[in-house]
Amino acid sequence: MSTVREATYDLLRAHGMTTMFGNPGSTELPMLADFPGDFRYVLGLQEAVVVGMADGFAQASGTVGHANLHTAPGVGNGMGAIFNAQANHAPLLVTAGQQVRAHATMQANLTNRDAPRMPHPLVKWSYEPPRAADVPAAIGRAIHTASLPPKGPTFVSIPMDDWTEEATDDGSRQAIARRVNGRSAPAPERIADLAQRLAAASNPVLVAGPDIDSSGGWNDAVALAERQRLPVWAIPATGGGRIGFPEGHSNFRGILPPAIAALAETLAGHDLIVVVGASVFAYYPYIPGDLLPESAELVAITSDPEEAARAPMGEAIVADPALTLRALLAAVEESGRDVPAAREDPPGPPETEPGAGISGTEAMAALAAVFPDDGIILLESPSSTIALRNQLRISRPGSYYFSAGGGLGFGLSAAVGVQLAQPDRPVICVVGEGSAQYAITAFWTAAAYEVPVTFLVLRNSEYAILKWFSLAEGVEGAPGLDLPALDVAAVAAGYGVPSRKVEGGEELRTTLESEIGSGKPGLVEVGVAPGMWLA
Ligand SMILES: Cc1ncc(C[n+]2csc(CCOP(=O)(O)OP(=O)(O)O)c2C)c(N)n1
Repeated sequence: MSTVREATYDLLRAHGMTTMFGNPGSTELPMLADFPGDFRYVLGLQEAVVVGMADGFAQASGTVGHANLHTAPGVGNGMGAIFNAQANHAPLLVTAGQQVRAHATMQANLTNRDAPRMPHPLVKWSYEPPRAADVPAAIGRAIHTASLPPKGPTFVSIPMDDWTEEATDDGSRQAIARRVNGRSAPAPERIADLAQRLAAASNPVLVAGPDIDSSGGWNDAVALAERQRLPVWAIPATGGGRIGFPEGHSNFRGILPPAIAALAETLAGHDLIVVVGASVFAYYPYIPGDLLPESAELVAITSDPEEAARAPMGEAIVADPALTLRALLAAVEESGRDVPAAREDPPGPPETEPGAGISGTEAMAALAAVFPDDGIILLESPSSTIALRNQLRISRPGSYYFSAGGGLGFGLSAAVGVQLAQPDRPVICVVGEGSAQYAITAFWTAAAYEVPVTFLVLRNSEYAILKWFSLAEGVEGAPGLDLPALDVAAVAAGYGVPSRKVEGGEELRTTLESEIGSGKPGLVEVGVAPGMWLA
């Protein structure tokens, strides 16, 4: 007979979930008692950071990430990051402590009085087990649910007196032994139909989304594009947490704009649009127009039934993106169409006012010059998002993570989680000085656990993207868009991350060169001129 705690650690172990990100309180201590030696606890100083680290870790490790939070206020602090994890399709188990069962009805201090309702609608499943003995099975169910498509966060609230109770022998043994696999293959007649339509199309195009990478379909997407001579676009930069196609590949055309009218105009002339591993589409800002170019057909391949159902146009096949690409590849011949024209190089960096700082484009060009082949980018620098994608041309799988949900705070925290999952690859986190504030305590975890992320902070003393949105929305006179005298380098140093300030592209390049791959956390802050950088 084992205790609920022993059975739960056996369960987590059986799923390879031996890293726990957390911020503990009194209600979580009974779970952490006699913490097993083969587990690693990574302390985050605020729950948004805890969840963001677990999200990055889950995506980069291929396991279900685990974030352990402190009852109601801890879950509350983590909600924005749980929203991001849902948008990222990050498989995540979120657990939180709860008052002793005997204390709950009288609502003693720290009782989370409606724990399962709290993280709705951001989780796939939310639960508080009715009996202590059910805790291992409930956590098992949460792990399976998180890992089934669409992958995402689940939540279990656990009363603090449950951990020392006895686990029912057979129930927990069965829970620990269970395995669930959610990868589904497409129906053969759908593949035959799509293969035939691809062959017959005069100008088909592939639109690559994040779940190509997460499903392991990277090489299949490349092979399909090459065999069928497909030009390839990436989904809009703000709508996808990963890259689905090598951006230095000669078939790659660029990144689709995010508004309805502009997106359809960019695809004008194509008669068949095949979207793989993405929502169709995460539009923003609202610029109405036709959803598709004239007489174009669209077929989306997604493992997420909701993505399939909510798309405003086109057809959808609900199946694993990698398996579907593989099936399609086996069903199509080498096409006789012309090889797509190579993409033009982006224009050189624009001039900036003397003394104003370099352009975001120049900063990204400096990074591109020293970016290692096996480097991984975490990106949260809104006004330089497009500049980074244009200058770096990321071309290996698992090399780019971004918050598909758009909630700031993902970048710094997920960088720590990704680096812990991929200790042999250099992680570079490119972050705006405004964005850094939403997860600022992630610097402490990087320093305390010697997580060797290189943080590149772009300091432009404003919320540049919001000034750009003001113009787009015709808004004048909005307050709160300037950030004077925000010294991220000094703050990061206070948390223990060695930090340097540089000016100019050349000093940035040489500093990054010595920092990246140094094996230690470090921060480089560079002055960037105000504005949006689209080249
Ligand atoms: C949690 C959260 N709060 C607020 C916002 C709105 N927001 C989007 S971009 C942005 C400014 C980011 O500033 P900075 O990192 O300095 O980047 P810049 O726009 O200057 O490139 C803000 C506040 C958000 N996306 N997420």
